[in-house]
Amino acid sequence: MASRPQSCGKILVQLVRCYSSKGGKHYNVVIAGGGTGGCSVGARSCRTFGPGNVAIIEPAKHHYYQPMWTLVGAGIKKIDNSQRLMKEVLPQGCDHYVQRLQEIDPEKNTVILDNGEKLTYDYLVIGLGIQINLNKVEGLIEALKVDPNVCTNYVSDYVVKTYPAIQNFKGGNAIFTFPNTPIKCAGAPQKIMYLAEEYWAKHGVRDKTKVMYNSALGVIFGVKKYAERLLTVVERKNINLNLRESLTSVDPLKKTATFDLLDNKNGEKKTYTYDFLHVSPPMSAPDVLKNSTVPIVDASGFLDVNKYTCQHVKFPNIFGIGDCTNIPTSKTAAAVATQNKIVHRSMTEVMAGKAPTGGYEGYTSCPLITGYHSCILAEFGFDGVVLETFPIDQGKERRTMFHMKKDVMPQIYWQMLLKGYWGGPQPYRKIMHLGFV
Ligand code: FAD
Ligand code: UQ1
Repeated sequence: MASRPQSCGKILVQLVRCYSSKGGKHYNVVIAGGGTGGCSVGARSCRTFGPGNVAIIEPAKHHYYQPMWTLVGAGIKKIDNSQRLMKEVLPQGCDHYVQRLQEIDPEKNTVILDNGEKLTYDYLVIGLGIQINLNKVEGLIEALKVDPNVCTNYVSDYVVKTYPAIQNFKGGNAIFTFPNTPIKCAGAPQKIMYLAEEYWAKHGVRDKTKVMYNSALGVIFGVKKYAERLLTVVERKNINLNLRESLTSVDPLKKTATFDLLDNKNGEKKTYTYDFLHVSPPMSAPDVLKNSTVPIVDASGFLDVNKYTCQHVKFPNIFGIGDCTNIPTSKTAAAVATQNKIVHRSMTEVMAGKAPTGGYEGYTSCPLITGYHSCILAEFGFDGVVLETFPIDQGKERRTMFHMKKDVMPQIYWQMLLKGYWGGPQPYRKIMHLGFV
């Protein structure tokens, strides 16, 4: 039988492989990931280095403003408000590869994409985010698929389940979890709890409800000032705080959630029945970084960068931004806001043959929503040092901060941060030249 002519697609892939085996296309700057970090550094890079010199590798069709998902879960915003087509937010003038990054070879300044294509770079910026590992909790994927009472604000497909689950809740055990791994926005697991609690109080089911916050951590929040204020919220709302409990399995048929008791030396577990379950799933560094043939991560699996400059500790032409790095601060878009300015400055300094100035203090922020009209604006840096922007007590629950989170932040995100025009807020102490920051 005569062999069939090859399809155009196959020929194209072969051509690409042939081209790539000779080294592929070369860029001044390659950016891995088109999320908050990739877009913001990408926009700055395109402006500085010009069209055609910057490539972004990003497979997703949509870019999400993830900080809005807490509000989506509470019925305050719609998922569509948080979503844009990726091609609309990536900087104009950059080459967009709609592929997954498969492998980084930092010794050959080369990246390999899912389709086998290779790109070479002078400088590489890695902004791959943090990986959500739903499979690390037995039964969770099934439960999210089949049980309308199980939800998570951490995944675009499931955040839309949260508000209907809150609305349909008729009382019983409502459990909110925090996993035993690093996560992004460490406040998000409890923000949705405060919102749901207020909803249930307003709709007459609170009296029939036991609200539980089951967290693998030993504290409610990592910064003392805000932890103290949050404990008063927990007390006021009569929430049961179960610390050092880590979710290991969910059974949607029996409606049970089982937790490891982390301080129990005999490895004991505790099982609760649930009527509502909001899961903040285990997370990790992306596999593509952890599995890199040439090691580029630290023992925790996250990209090993200098915390002041965002420059890789071993490969000076590689920079890291955001959730995929081992920078010891809370993983947020607010942190990326300051980091994108630092990455761009470090990179241009290295290009000019200088040592990076650095200066990142670990700035990060978590608007801790405590209800439908209240928010504590936590802002801090390395070692939990408080770095507040406004000359007021930000530990207080305020309506103004709620509106900043709901109405102002999305504008700053879409119009400024993603376009590379937002390097984070300037604390009033700096603006007022008070000289202590
Ligand atoms: P991301 O924005 O997640 O981007 C990573 C990108 O890499 C993605 O586009 C992904 O598709 C891409 N990618 C992954 N793997 C590959 C691969 N192999 N090849 C190519 N591309 C790849 N932050 C705040 O500041 N304030 C808040 O109030 C807040 N609330 C939050 C609430 C929730 C529910 C969630 C989920 C997050 C919240 N955040 C908040 C955190 C914030 O969204 C993240 O910290 C921020 O988006 C991190 O940016 P990033 O660029 O590191 O990662
Ligand atoms: C911020 O810069 C930022 O990035 C756009 C966020 O992400 C959504 C935030 O949540 C916060 C609080 C900040 C910090 C900004 C100000 C004005 C305090």
